[in-house]
Amino acid sequence: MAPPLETFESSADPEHVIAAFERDGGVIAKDFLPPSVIDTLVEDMTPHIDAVDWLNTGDFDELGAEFFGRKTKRLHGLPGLSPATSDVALHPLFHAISDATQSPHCHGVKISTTELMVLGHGQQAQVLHRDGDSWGHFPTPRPEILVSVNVALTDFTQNNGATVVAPGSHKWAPGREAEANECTKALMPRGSALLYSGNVIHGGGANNTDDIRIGFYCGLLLSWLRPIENQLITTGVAALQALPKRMQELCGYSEAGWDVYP
Ligand SMILES: O=C(O)CCC(=O)C(=O)O
Repeated sequence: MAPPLETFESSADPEHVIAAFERDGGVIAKDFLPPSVIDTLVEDMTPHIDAVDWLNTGDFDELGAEFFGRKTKRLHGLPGLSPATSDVALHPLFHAISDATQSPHCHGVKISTTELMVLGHGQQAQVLHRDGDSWGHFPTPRPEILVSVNVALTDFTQNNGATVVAPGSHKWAPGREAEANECTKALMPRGSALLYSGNVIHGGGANNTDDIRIGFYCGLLLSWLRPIENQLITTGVAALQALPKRMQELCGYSEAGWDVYP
C-alpha cells in the first residue's frame, strides 16, 4: 500500500492543502462539513436511496454494470433533493483548490455532476480509472479539467468501500496503470471529504460489510467543457430557482457564460 493521502483540518491554510493536492492528486479534509449538515444530507437523501434499486441508473451493458456497480445505487440532481447540496458545492476549501488549479485554464467552473454513491454489501472494487477520461480528447498528463469532492456521509473504512487512490498518478505518463502497492484507501470518518484531481487514478473500494457506504460527490469542471449532468433536467428549473445565485451559476442556470467571469 502507498502511504495515506495527507489529512488536513478543513480550516487549514489552503496553500498547504493545495500544495499536497498538487503533489499527490488528492487530500483528505477532516470535518469538511459540520455534523448538523451531514445529518441533514443523510436525512434528505435516505428516502431517495430507499426508493431505488441497486444499479439503478441505467440500462447497462456488462461493462457499464461492472463499472457503475451491481450493488451500487447512484442518485443525481442532488440540489433538488437537498438544499444542503450547496454546502458541499460552495465549500471554500473546494473552491480554493479549484481556483488554484483550474483558473489558469478557464474563466470559471461549472458543476460537472452531483452524485450520491451508495455502495452496498457485496459491491466489488471498482475498476480504477480517471474521471477526467470522460473528456478523453485531452491526453494525459493534462491540465486540471475536473476537481472533485467525495464527502463521507458514513465512515469510509478499510472494508466498506473507502475510495482507492493512487497518489501521484495524476502526473503519470499515458498508459501507466496503478499496481496495488501504489494505491491507498481514503479512510475517513463521516463528515470528512476526499478532494481529488480528475486526473488521479482511483475507484470505489469493495464493500464487504453489511452496512452501506455513502459518498456525496460533486465535481467542478472547466466552464468551457460540457458537464456530464444537465442540472436543468436532473434538478429542474423550479428547484434551481430556489438556490443561491452562485449555486445557480455553477449548475448552469444562468443566461450566458459571462456572468461567471471574475
Ligand atoms: O465510490 C467511490 O468512492 C468512487 C466512485 C468513482 O470513482 C466513480 O464512480 O467514478
